[in-house]
Amino acid sequence: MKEKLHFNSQTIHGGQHPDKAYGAVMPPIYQTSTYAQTTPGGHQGFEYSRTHNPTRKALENSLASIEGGNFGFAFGSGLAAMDAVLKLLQPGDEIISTNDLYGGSYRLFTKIFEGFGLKFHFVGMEDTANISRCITSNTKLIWVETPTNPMMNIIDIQAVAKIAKTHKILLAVDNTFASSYLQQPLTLGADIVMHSATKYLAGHSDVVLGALVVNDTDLAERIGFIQNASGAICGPMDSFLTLRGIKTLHVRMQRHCENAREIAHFLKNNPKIENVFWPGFEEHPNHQIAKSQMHDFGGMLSFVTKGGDYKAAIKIVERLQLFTLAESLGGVESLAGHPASMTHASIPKAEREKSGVVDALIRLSVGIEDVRDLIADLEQAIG
Ligand code: P1T
Repeated sequence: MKEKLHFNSQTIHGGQHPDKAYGAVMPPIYQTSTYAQTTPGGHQGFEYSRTHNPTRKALENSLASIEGGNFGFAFGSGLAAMDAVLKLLQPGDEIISTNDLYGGSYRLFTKIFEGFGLKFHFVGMEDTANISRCITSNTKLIWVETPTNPMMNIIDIQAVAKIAKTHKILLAVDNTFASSYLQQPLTLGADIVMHSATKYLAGHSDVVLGALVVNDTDLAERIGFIQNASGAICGPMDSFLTLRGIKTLHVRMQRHCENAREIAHFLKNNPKIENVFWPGFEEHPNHQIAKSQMHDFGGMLSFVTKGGDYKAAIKIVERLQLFTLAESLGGVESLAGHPASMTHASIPKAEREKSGVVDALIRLSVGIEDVRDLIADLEQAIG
């Protein structure tokens, strides 16, 4: 077929072909480290599985397809994918990053890469003037996470891309919370899109995996070199599971979005809840941008208990029964988290509270169960 497929077909067919050996419709799990050569260099494109593996390759083709990009790369985790991006840089280079972001990303930036001479500026990117203010001749990368984890702020990718292009700075977007179904940063002007595929892409809480997708051939060569030279790749089994997850991404995301919408409204109307952070509310400060750059508002939301009551927040997460109290997100089952003590504990308290990550904040990853059961669970837990 010549025409470009629609997204809901790309998730299933994008970059995929029946396997050459026996016509297997799903790519086999090529559980091998190496490949026979007939003469030195005489092989079928695969020499050693750190460099290439057919199952990983099938996943990487799928990733490129669903992000509307040319080149996909799969890694052992989301953080391994980010690590590869940062290795494009040199000591002395500066990075401007979202100030509200996954705690592990902050830890990678400050505890690992600052030690290698990179300098990070964390700014609120809802106002792009905060980005422009930090740009120097050493700025080489802008790191955007949108929607942000866990405050659900939305950053205008096109506006940031314009700034990045003017100053010839690379723009990378962490697309984990939205998933490729809701938002495609490369089409909005980003140079690199990154995923913790552990979340919505794989979708079943059974794999840890990271992804990068780019359009530019030079950038792809440099990332491919780092992927092979540093070696933070994922294995064939995890590649297979992620590829299988992607095939239902669109149907899962529809239900995640529907359920989250109902729960956001339920929480908003609950007198024991002070504030609900969900970009679908018209009064959300970045609602218009969310509406223009995302197809829907996603399956994530967070909320604060009345009066910022920390003890009430802890009671709620302890009482939940259908929502599991756990790290991570984006799986078919609903999860609840307490960012201050879990996913964002590695950000100093004063720093995380600047972006609203207070002790009374609860984060929900709304799954695809029957929403009536989810609301009943929240009702009994909030009391
Ligand atoms: O866990 P890993 O696959 O290495 O991905 C890291 C990561 C990167 N970016 C975002 C936006 C993320 O949310 C994560 C991982 N986040 C969690 C585990 C969490 O519960 O928020």
